[in-house]
Amino acid sequence: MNDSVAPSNPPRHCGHIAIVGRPNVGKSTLLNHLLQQKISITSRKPQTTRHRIMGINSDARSQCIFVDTPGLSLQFNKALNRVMNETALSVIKDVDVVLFVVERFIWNEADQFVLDALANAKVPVLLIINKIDLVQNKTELLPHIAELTKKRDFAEIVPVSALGGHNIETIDNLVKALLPEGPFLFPEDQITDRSSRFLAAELIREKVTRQLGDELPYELAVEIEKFEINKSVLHIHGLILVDKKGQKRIVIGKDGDRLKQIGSAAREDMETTFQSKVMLNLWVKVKSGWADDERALRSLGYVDR
Ligand SMILES: Nc1nc2c(ncn2[C@@H]2O[C@H](COP(=O)(O)OP(=O)(O)OP(=O)(O)O)[C@@H](O)[C@H]2O)c(=O)[nH]1
Ligand SMILES: [Mg+2]
Repeated sequence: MNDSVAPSNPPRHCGHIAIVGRPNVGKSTLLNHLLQQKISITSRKPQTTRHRIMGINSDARSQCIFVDTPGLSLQFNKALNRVMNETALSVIKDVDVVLFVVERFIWNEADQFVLDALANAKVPVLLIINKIDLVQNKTELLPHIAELTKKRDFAEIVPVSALGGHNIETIDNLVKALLPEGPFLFPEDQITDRSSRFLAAELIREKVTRQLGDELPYELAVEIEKFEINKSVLHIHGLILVDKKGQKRIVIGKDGDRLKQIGSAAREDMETTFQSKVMLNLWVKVKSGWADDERALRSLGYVDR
């Protein structure tokens, strides 16, 4: 008689992990490195991320649903800023783990604002000290870490370099150990909750943001007007919305050169993301005041409700 028992399936773990922090600390870079795939756009300009965006990492036992958020900002002057803060704050209420990202030795009032926003969070909060590749003498971090431990009972404090991929696995392992038991919420091969159209619009916004550097018209949005596959080529039409006529001239550049560069950089990224040949056409249009117009924000997808 065969008395062996069929192996029972080990329990699965699944949960949501918020990535929060002030603008520009490297939250989206961290998400992309945790996933080893580019899901969320990044730039050296603060307030690059404007939407909640999920990046999903599954293995046989666990599914981590990371939620990248707009940097929490102390500016409340525009409706867009308010909506971005509301988006980030609403994510904190609904997750199993929080990654609170800060950078190097910096602790300022914007970091304090994030800490205060986490005051009522009952879930484990990991403090991630990012950009340590820029710290020459790592032992100098120790007294800083000692100061940070006084601010809250953090589940862990982890120094990392998101850009250099240093210590990212440590975060991954810590997070997995904190996930609650439960079934997977997404198919194992799904990597984001966002549509290809959304990712295409974001890649265009990233290239405009990066190309324009400090002359960036902050009031800039992208709409995808066409997203069609035809004879195995993806045809994408993107509309770049700016606030003022002068900004339109800046984005287009002399003889259209800048718009061409934006287009070819965005197309290259799209071909990697969508694994397809891409034909990309871009236009620039002036739409004044959209960043302070609740209705325009809703139609551009900035308000989830
Ligand atoms: N040297 C260094 N730079 C980094 C690191 N991580 C991110 N950066 C850079 O910091 C800048 C901001 O990175 P993002 O990932 O866009 O920051 P964010 O926190 O998502 O910013 P917002 O979306 O604006 O809130 C970019 O120029 C990144 O390349 C790091 O580990 N080391
Ligand atoms: Mg970001």
